[in-house]
Amino acid sequence: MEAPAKPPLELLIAAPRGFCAGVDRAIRIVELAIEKYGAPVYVRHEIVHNKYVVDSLKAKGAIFVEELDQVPDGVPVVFSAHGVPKAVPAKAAERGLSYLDATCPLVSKVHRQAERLVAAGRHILFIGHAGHPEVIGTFGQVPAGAMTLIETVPDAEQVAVADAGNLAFLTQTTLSVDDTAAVLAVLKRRFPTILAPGADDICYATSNRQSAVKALSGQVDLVLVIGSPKSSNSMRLVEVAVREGTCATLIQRADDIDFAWFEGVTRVGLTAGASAPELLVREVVDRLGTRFAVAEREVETIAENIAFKLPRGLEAA
Ligand code: 0JX
Ligand code: SF4
Repeated sequence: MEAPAKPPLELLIAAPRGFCAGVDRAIRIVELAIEKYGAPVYVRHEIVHNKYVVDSLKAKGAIFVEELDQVPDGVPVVFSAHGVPKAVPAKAAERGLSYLDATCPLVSKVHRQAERLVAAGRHILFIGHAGHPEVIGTFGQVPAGAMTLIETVPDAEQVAVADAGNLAFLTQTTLSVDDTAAVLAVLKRRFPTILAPGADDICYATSNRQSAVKALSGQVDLVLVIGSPKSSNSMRLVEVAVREGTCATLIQRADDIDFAWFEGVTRVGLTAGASAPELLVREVVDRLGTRFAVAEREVETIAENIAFKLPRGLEAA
């Protein structure tokens, strides 16, 4: 007897999605460090917030730790894409460790802005998520007390400052574009002279992925976002889709798919955070294909064509 025909499923795949230039560069730095120095190469914190990426690099000879004091003497260490407080490279240098900094250049740019603003005597209101490694790294560029964390609109409404005429703001790179605009509107209303080095520091990849998922959210019944719960930019993609009135869920891999979600669903959107490899997108498409006759099409909102240079000394490895 012939198997019953699979029900149709329209799959709208967001573009851009997945790896950004900072993630590409960070992963390449670990791979090239292993080629250059031989295994093991230590990596402080997940190089990017993705288990598949971390496991693949472990298989090539990377060892992941959370703190520098877990790195033995005499082995190279890579700092993750999210950036580190200044004390970390300082400590590595003091111990004579060879270190490679895989901090995304767009995060480093925020670090330099923080230093410059504090040197100019400004107090910084930093919009970001408490405890995130990028936030810890950026706070670690300036002396304690030079920066105040603002997470929400109520924080912006309530923050008390010593000198309202001498403020600046900076942001985490992976925030929600819409939430950040709301927080900034409050800060600008309360502190009209607050200085901004730019509009905000949300990176091109974060904002492009949010626009892309927004564009398809209204056209589908369910949005799947591939990414880790630790991944700020991926979590923001789920929020954007939900804010558009669509059911949306984060999955790390195809195995997380629950086909009960697809009851009455005929159109699904799919995207991936900046740290999620394309291979996992294909894995999800293939898994959907085991149950449905999938008709996939890409919905592109903007073409991305950005690459970052490798650190000196690694290009020719
Ligand atoms: O949690 P984040 O979105 O900051 O990081 P993730 O998922 O590892 O993405 C790539 C690194 C981003 C740094 O800005
Ligand atoms: Fe850099 Fe943005 Fe990618 Fe973070 S998400 S690594 S800031 S390009």
